[in-house]
Amino acid sequence: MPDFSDGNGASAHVDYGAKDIQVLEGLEAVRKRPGMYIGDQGPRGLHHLVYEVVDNSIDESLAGFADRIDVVIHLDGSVSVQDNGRGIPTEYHEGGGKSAAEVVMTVLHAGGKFSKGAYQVSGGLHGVGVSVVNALSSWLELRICRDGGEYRQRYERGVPVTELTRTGDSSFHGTFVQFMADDEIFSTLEYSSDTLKGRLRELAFLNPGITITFDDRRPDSEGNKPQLKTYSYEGGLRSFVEYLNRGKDAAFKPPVFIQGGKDGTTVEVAIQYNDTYIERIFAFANLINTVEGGTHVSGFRTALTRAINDESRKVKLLKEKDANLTGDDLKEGLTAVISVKLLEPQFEGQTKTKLGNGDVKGIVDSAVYEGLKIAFEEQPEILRPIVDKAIKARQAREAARKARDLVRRGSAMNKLDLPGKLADCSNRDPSQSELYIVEGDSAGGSAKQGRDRSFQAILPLRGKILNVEKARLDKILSNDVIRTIVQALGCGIGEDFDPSRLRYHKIFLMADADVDGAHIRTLLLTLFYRYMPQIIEQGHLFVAQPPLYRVQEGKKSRYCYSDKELKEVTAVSASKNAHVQRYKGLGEMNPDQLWETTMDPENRIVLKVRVEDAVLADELFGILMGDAVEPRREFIETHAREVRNLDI
Ligand code: 0RA
Repeated sequence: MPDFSDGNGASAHVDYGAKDIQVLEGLEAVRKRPGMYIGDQGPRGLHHLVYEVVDNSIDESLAGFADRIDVVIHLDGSVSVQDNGRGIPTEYHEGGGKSAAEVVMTVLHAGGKFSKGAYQVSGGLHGVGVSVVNALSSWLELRICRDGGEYRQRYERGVPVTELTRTGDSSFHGTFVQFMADDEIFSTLEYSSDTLKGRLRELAFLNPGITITFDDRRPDSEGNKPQLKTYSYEGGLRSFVEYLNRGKDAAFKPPVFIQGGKDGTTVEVAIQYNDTYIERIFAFANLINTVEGGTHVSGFRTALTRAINDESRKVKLLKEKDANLTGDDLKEGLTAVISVKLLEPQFEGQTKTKLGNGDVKGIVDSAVYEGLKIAFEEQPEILRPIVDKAIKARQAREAARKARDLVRRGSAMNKLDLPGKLADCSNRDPSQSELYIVEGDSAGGSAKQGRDRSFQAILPLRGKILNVEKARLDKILSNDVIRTIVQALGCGIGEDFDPSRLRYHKIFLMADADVDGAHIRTLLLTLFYRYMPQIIEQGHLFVAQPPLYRVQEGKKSRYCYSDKELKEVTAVSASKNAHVQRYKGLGEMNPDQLWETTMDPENRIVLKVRVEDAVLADELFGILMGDAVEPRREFIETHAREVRNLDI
């Protein structure tokens, strides 16, 4: 692939006239309120810049003109994205004196005006237009190969500092965008290789035939240069499901693949059952991960249940006397990826990741029903393992129902039914109530004394928390600790989970800052992620951050929350007289200190738990809590020295 090699950039100067004022005002609006366009100014927003540029190249590939995208993180911290599409049009507008490319790069949402192709990756936080990336970059270098020439233009904070200039001949076609995120806008310019790799891999699965490369040129902590990654999957969604099920026993191979659609909506689905108890459905609409589900997921569920029941009756795997298998019976061990593409997606929900288009339900339903019917005719052997598994799941669920009834009876809003260890708050309004789930009785005791009982409830935990990654719901519910948590939350679990009954809208996990504490926290996070994901999606779950040190100098004392902070603090204070106390556990803090540092809404530092990327999170929990030892060891070795944030 020809390169857009570095040469002398174009240097002609740009004059401004009245017509440009509007553009400058538009870009200024983006710089004033970046959150409105890219979500936030933290790591999440930073990564969105890359996704936005990549999405433009993906659009070009969906339109049938590009099959390769190269993403590079450069040593200076800038990122480049290059594709072999048509190249952004370079011709000058009649009378306007501005090139089409400059319009695309400087006018909000201008990309769409050129109507590139039928489907655009747009909606949610994506699709804001590459001009937003330009506005939020301290500099951006654009190179276009098209019509036998190579063209370049440079921008600073969204403003062109050169004209679009032809810099040479080229037989190549495509677009190259290199940008340096603006440190005046973003709190961090540090890209996460894992996060970017996750999304790029996902895009490659969703677009078979495309090749995406990722070259992170920054040296890692050992000074080694990570190798170039290439993502290209001829098998598409089938490969995606195989990837999700790697290391697990599949009930049949390869995954069933279904393709269909109607009225400009296309549907693709891949399905495989594995030997776990967990259901994993990853659904995408126009390549956007719809973590809150939507009409495509409902259509899929209805069709799966109906097709399996119909076929099982036909071949007498289900007898007349047998009850139909329910959607819940069929969840255990199901891994599926659903990808729909539609012309005008409507994204709803808390995080705008729920597909709302009503007609999509029926379209997915018929495609999946028809597709499964054909699959069962062609490979009759895949049905039995599914039905056997579902029948076992049903029996286990009946046992679980009995266990859950105990919990459910206890989860009423009646005070008498709340777990005995819970020190509840007096406020009854969930939106103003907080629950601290605290490891250990002694820390629980401090928290009870230190809290503001008007709105803060404390649930001390003692005993072993079951690893929900490895057990069925009936077993999970026989675990005392989990039952206590479910009762206190009040919203049920499994089939009768109902987030509207949640008794606290802020839930804090508070555990020691040591290895055991981390283990307990991971077990609790796994419970929420696998069985009450809506609590995370709706932003109710937090991790409390108790300080690691207290530095006392004379009468003044200060808390430090990391080793780095301790270093900074002891460097400035005449450190000889400073006394440093290290907190080995929460229990070492007295109630006042615990309130002051960790529970007082005015002072506390908390991390909101978010699922940054559903596939990565699934992978992470599988690695941390699953059976395979080797990937866990590798993960811990790779990440031990990093300070992990809680974007799971
Ligand atoms: C506007 C119109 C056309 C293509 C593009 C924009 C375009 C934008 C980007 C951004 C990154 N890669 C891109 N590739 C293309 C249509 C071009 C035509 O009709 O020839």
